[in-house]
Amino acid sequence: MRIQQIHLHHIRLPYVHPFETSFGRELSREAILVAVESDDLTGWGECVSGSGPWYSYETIGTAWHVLADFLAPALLGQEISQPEQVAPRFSRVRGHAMARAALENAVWDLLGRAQGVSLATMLGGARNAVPVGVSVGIEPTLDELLAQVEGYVAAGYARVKLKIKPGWDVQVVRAVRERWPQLALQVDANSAYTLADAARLAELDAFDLLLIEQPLHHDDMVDHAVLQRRLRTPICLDESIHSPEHARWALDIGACQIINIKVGRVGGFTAAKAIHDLCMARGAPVWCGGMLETNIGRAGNLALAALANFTLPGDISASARYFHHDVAAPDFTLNADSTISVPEGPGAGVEILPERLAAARLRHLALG
Ligand code: NPQ
Ligand code: MG
Repeated sequence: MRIQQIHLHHIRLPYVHPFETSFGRELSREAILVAVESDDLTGWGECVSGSGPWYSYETIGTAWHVLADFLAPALLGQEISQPEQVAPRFSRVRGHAMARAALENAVWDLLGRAQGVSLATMLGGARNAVPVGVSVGIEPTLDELLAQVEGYVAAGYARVKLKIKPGWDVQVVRAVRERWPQLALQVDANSAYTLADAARLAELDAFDLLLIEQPLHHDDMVDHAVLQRRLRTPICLDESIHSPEHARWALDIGACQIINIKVGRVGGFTAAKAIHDLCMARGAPVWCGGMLETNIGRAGNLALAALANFTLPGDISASARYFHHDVAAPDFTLNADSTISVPEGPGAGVEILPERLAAARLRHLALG
């Protein structure tokens, strides 16, 4: 298929509930949706960079620049018949994984639609529903946090992830664990600690957590390897893993036992699948992280999480957890067993809603 046109749509959707992490509180999600056109078919991808460089150095602004000025030109006019042909065309671009992923993923969707095959099938999915959980942000008070968790448990989520930071950690985890002794529970620090906090982090060993995610520096592996030797709870890396090579390095030095795979953070489905395969061969579990995506990104996450070694519940919640009016349909709902069904339609299996897209849009660029 010849890639004839590429569109960038910068959108903003208000959250159902504010989301606070160790790096700040946000009321809405900005994102770039990428549309790739060939003849009368369109494939969609979502860029998960944030409005500011907090989780990652990538932002809406840097991704827009890299997509418009480097990545789209490398793809426009090219003949593509396999999704794996995309990543090599971007190999001159260092970093900017979220920008690369958005465009590569749009091509996966386009090819899936053209061939009438679902993204999960293209990737080699092994199940038609995936276990999921919910990521609960930092709240102004412990009572408000407990009320949030209560709502999600009542909605049927069997696994909860709590965001932690210094001053919002052991006492919060203890309170949640005491109230829900059976709940599958894990924590994410988004790099808010240093090795000097090792004793504090070791106190979390008392609460039977599935894992502790990215406690230390966002680019670190060395200190995480030291910390892992002092903890019983498995460390899971998120921010530090940008490629299959990073995953191999981390496992080689014992920096983590588990990896959170985010398609955007690693540069697309091709790299995400490679990390999955590597971890499977090494006996390390993986799970699918979340970036508060629209239904476009969420559909892709569900397809990825259908692969065999995604043995831990993903941060892939029902659509209703995020936005009142998503830009794509159908909405995803939680099944009674805390799973979400993997879309079966061609490509990612969701359709853009043009009126919703127009209502959410801040900026549009057509290339090619
Ligand atoms: C994490 N996600 O696992 C991330 C953090 C995160 C669901 O906990 C805009 C940009 C919004 C970056 C929301 C979850 C974000 C963001 C969350 C990163 O670390
Ligand atoms: Mg994380």
